[in-house]
Amino acid sequence: MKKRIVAGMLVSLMAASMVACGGASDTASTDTSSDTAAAETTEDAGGDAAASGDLITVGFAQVGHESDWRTASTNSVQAAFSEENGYDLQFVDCDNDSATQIEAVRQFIQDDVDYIVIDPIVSTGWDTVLTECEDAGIPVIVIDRTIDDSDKYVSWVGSEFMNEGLAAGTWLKDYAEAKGISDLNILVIEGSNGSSAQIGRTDGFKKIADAEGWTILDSQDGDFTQDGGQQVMESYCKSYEGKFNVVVCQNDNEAFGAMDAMKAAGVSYGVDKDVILISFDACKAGLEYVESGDINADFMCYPLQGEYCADIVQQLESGATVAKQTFMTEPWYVAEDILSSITYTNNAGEEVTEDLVVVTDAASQASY
Ligand code: GYE
Repeated sequence: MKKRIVAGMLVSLMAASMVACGGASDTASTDTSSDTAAAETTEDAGGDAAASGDLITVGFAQVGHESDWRTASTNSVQAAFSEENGYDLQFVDCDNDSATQIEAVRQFIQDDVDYIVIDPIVSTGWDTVLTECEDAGIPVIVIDRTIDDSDKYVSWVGSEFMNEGLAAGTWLKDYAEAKGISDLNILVIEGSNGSSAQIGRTDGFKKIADAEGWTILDSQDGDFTQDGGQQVMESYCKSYEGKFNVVVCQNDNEAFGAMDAMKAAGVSYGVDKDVILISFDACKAGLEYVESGDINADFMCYPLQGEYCADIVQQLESGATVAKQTFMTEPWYVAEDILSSITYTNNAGEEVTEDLVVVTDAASQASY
């Protein structure tokens, strides 16, 4: 199928949509404050609108394969854009390399795909290649991480990473108070540097840490991998021996590596141990560790965005308007029944009160 959004037909639209989502998070909210693309379509010469059975071609430039979250994301996009559903998906695993990712997008342009989906490894450096997509008349949908230096994409679906960091910081504040711990000395293992997930989680958590006067002893890049988390934690255990009582890992896989490193160094972690361990993602294995009390709190990031993305393509195909932003709704998981909720000012400036979910077997098994 060779349908095209007419290049340059970007107009201001106001439609909002609410999409349902399977799994642990069952709603998503949309923000339509920005421009969205009009789904005015034309046929390319040689195209055949009537040819039912034609597949819609989609190029997906995925970040890589660094984590459980990423595997779930890939599976979700591949399932949503299956041939059975009417798509021909070109999938590129960019192996966490930005140059490879830009190259993949240029190849999709060369191949003249109908739609391009990007999960941007880093949040900047996009305007040139997105302009090339626009010039070629190929709509771009961004999922998960954000692009922060260009708005030349039709729609974005993903998480509010800053809120994840703010929630983690707020939970730690309330938890430490409930446990009577007044002195917090924190080590952070960050996600891949320059990704919006790393930036948002770092900034959100730091905002609370600064306001509370906590000491962040160190904050290093663990690249969202188990190996990365282990290596950073091994070096932390040597450099900060006996000096830390909180470890924040910006995803579950890093936490798995950090646990191995702490175990080897004789440092205990989890409920009522030497170290309070905080993580993000809340994948199945992560929640199992919350359930067993090895991770104290895990802030979910919802990866099953494929259906949202396919929904956007279908809306564009049918000439409907699409929301510029769709946010996943994500629960916060904890090991103990001490606090029932947290209240904080989110990234939109609203004071919100959100429930804390004590992990049960059912919750961990229901996760991705
Ligand atoms: O937290 C991590 C993955 O971009 C939100 O990337 C995603 C992050 C996720 O590798 O596990």
